[in-house]
Amino acid sequence: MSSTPLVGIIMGSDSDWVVMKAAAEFLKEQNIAYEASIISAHRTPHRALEYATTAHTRGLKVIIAGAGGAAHLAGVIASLSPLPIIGVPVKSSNSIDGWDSILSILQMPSGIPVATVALNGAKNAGILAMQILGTADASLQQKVLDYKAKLAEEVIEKGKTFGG
Ligand code: RP5
Repeated sequence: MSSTPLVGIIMGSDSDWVVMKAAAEFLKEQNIAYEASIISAHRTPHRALEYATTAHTRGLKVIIAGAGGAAHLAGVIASLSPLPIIGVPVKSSNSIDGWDSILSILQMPSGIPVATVALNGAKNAGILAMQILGTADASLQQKVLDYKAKLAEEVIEKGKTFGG
């Protein structure tokens, strides 16, 4: 695994890690170097600005941003960074029912996209990060193909228990 992180995983609070660690675990399984940080758009806005404006200069290629409730982290980072931003809505303790987290990340204004995955969908964020990296790295793209083939095999194996 290259030691320079390619993926930045950021989250608004350490309480998000219980969800966000699924992205980290997936990237680790795939030997993709990542870094994880706690950055809050509300509690540490200057740190968020610093991260967003420098992440690409440090070699990061994709940012995964998770937050819950009034989840502005992914959008704020997207407003300043040239990198693709994947947003993970977290059903946090301050979220009413998850929809606040989803809509805060999903409903971005035209011009500032955030690729939003499902509520608590951090594993898919990790997979999407690998797919983005794979567009410029044939070995990573092969890993994406291998992963999809493995998923298909697993479904076929499970299907056998139903006789089909
Ligand atoms: C959000 O508020 C964080 O991303 C987290 O999902 C939520 C609750 O944070 P804590 O009060 O647990 O630190 O900004």
